[in-house]
Amino acid sequence: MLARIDLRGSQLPGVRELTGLLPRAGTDIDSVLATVRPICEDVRDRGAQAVREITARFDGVDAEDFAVPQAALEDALASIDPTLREALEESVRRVRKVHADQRRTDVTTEVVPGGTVTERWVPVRRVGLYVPGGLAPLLSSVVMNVVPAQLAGVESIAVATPPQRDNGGLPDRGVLAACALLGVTEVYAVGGAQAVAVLGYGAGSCEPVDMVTGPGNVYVTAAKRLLRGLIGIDSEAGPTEVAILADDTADPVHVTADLISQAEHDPLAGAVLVTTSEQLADAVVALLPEQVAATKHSDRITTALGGSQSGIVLVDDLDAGLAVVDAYAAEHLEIQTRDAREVALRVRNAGAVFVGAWSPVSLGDYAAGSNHVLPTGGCARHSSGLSVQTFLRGIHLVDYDEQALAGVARHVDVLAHAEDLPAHAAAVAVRQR
Ligand code: HSO
Ligand code: ZN
Repeated sequence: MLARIDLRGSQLPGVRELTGLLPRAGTDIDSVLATVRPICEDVRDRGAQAVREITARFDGVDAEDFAVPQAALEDALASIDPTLREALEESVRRVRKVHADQRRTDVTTEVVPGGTVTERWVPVRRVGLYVPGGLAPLLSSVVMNVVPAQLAGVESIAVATPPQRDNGGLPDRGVLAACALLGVTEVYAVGGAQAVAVLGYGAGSCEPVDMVTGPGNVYVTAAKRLLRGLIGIDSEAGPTEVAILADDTADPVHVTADLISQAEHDPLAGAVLVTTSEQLADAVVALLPEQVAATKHSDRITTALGGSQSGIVLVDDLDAGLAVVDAYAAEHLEIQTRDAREVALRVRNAGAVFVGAWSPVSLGDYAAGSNHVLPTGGCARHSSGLSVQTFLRGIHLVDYDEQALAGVARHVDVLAHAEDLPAHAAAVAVRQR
């Protein structure tokens, strides 16, 4: 487990070479597009009947209607363990607190007297949230998607999540309870690519949405790619990953536990330790077998940590370590070093940064208040995690009076002629008489 890459002793390679050297999972979305396209087209063309057949085929559930009845939502909430309800409520409170501060206010800029541009932040009207079933039904993902959408002012939210054979064809009870707790009343028991198609095209009682967000497997992601344009999407999420930048002050037990915790998600999950301390690396490698064996999902963890997407990178100093983690651009980056906060502030590329010994990724997954839907696969170089902003569009309101237009007319004229677009010039000139 955890192959070693030793970058010590010579000059660090440039970003391009470095990126090539670092471990990373490659998910091939293109290869499943051919499978996913007919599924999406079938849902588009035949609606609810296609959904019924596809769900019977893939999920082994045959239901006349894939809309989850209100009673099932209420029942799920009423019957969840009180400690789970309390934990969910605390998570919601913290996520709301952080995300409420993200709300932008409209800004009006007076460009010249009589000429203003206002940026209005307007919520997307209707959003579909995908919540995976699969290896672990992520009820926390309901919170991470719904709370920012609600705070943005999205007026209509639909959730799609796979039916479970062992729950009478209804989705996971925890997921249903989380929906009910957040006041989401529109839930569909449909998973995979077909769920994205239901949300995007509309089918049965589900009206089409404007945007689909939420994590999913490679089929869900491929469907998001296919429907992108017709609908907005948050991102094309790949397998989860964690990088830990650590020096000799890091506790190897913590570091090992944190690498294992993200590897728990998926045999394809990536876990990368970047460290200046060979001793720490040795200690982590020594601890792994026992800590992995002691945990429930040791099989997928062993696969993830043994895969080419995981490893240990040894570096000479923290500057080199920062260059490595910036090149990697992790979804989650932990800083377990001296002066961790100061080091964290020097990071350029990461979905979220977890500072110091007491801020493990698991905290952020559930109850820090931060969002856990984050850019994977190096997309942290150019994208952010899910936020209130994801669900808002900035609409410019251009408002000039006659004099303000006159004041800039000759410049518009020159620019329009420079582009050989005289009708553009004329639309201003015609007003100057
Ligand atoms: N670590 C995952 C989110 C999650 N973990 C949900 C547990 N539940 C991706 O950020
Ligand atoms: Zn997680």
